[in-house]
Amino acid sequence: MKLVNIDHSPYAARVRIQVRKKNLPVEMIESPVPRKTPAFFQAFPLGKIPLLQLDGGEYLPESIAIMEYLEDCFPAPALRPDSPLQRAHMRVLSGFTDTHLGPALSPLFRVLLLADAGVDKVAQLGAVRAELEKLDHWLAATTSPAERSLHLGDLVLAPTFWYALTLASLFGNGNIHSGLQQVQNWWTWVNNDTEVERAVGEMDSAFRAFMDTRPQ
Ligand SMILES: N[C@@H](CCC(=O)N[C@@H](CS)C(=O)NCC(=O)O)C(=O)O
Repeated sequence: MKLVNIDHSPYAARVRIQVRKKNLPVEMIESPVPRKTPAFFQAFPLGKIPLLQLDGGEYLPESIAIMEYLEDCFPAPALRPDSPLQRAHMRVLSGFTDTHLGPALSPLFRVLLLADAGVDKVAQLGAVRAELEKLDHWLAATTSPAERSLHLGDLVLAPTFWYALTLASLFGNGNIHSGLQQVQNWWTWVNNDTEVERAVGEMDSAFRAFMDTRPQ
């Protein structure tokens, strides 16, 4: 199998972490078709990366679908808890990432890509902070990370969380998770994982390269 990867993508990073933690036979490749072209959309209907190329040649899109597929094909070592409730909690973290934190961050990405994106950065940082406060409450109500194993929900959240810290810092708030004890504990805990740390390092380098080359 092959993973069509971009190092700066938080969606690709979550899959990279999983692949390496499970030591799966998945090669990281660049897109076989230039991105953002009609040919890319023709080949890959959803038009996004990551994509998992299966051994039969089919491409599977959507990072969470890819991760669940890999867990189904390669159950050990398990990155999904056995208990239905803990598994639901795992899915809450992924859902939070893609329906709460990600949407609060995306206007800030637009500011980086378009000089005049019409985004109120202060209000948007407030929206990111509000999501992190919700996360803090959620983490306080669920099993402490110290008492459970790392799961797919952590792998999904960690790269997007890194972007929350990085973009907030870029736009003037160097400590957007200040005072959020549960969130801080979780972030320290998740970074103890070698593969999380490695993927975050890759995103950091790729994001810096993007910032150095983007049109001003
Ligand atoms: N819901 C998708 C989102 C993937 C996504 O938005 N990927 C971005 C990169 S971060 C992308 O491919 N954008 C188009 C492009 O860069 O050509 C997933 O979870 O895989």
